[in-house]
Amino acid sequence: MATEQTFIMVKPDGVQRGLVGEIVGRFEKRGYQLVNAKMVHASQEHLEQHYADLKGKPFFPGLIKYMASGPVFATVWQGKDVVKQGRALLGATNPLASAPGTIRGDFAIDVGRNICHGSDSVESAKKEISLWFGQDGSIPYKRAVDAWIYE
Ligand code: IDP
Ligand code: MG
Repeated sequence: MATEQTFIMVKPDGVQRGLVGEIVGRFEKRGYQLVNAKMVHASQEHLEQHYADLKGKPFFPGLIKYMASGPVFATVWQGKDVVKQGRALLGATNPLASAPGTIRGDFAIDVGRNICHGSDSVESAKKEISLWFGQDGSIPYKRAVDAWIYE
């Protein structure tokens, strides 16, 4: 069975709006396995590292301020094709372009308040899991239900 992992984070607005359970629930219900989670009020430096690829974008300072404005809920999910499917569950970056049924399409309007983050590739997922969780990126455990999710 595939052991691909992704980093999914409920941003400060998602935490404030009481959407942690909703977002976690969607990944759980799809069949993905939660292998790590924690609440963090991240520093600006940590967030600048997380978003290093976007340094230089006009919205970068505002993005860092938004992400540092309160705690986030950081999670690691495991399962077949979870990076790509995780992005599909979140919806488009701009919620106005996100289909209804996606998390952003159901719960957000502005791109600068789009309530969740998901890794965009297997490579970024590895980097992000290591940045947020260090060496012990995941807590492996067997799930009996996997026999009912995977063929
Ligand atoms: P992603 O979160 O869908 O991967 P990225 O392009 O990696 O999108 O951008 C990271 C985050 O930066 C977005 O989720 C959003 O919160 C914010 N962002 C992206 N583009 C804009 C913009 O044009 N204005 C304000 N914020 C933006
Ligand atoms: Mg991104």
